[in-house]
Amino acid sequence: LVASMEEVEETYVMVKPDGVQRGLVGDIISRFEKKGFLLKGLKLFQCPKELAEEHYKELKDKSFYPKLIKYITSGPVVCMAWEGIGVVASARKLIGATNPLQADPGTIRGDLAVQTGRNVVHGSDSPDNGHREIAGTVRDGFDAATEASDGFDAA
Ligand code: FUP
Repeated sequence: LVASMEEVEETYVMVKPDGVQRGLVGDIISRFEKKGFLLKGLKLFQCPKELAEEHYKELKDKSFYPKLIKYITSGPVVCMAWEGIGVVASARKLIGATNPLQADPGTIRGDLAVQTGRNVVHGSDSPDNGHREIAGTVRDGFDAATEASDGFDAA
């Protein structure tokens, strides 16, 4: 194991509008729970266009970008913060390849999706992006002091 894999991390996982509409939220949460990660926050969220544009800003020159923004803002998403050792990379493995037809069976996209443009779920690609994405959604409105005392520790 590399040292970074042994660290307790947090990542952002988002069930996209197609996943919510298809009733896949429970299945997706269950996979992360059964793996052994800890659910630290969850919010049903209608993503504003400005936040979607910020979230996908690295893709803004791609031909599919307008459709991507329309898709992600087309209905409520379920935003989650998950905690655990090596959770950032592990969540990406549980989610599977971006193109669901190339995602391995057993992964969320491999089991539940066909199209890249309807690939059910998002997971952060780095701890820094995870913190930023969690701050903008699940913990939007929480200040640093609230965040520090959040969780399962006794008051
Ligand atoms: P991922 O990290 O697996 O979510 O993939 P990317 O960040 O590369 O892509 C973000 C989203 O852009 C994907 F979930 C779906 C969309 N996308 C397309 O619609 N077409 C493409 O060819 C690539 C990505």
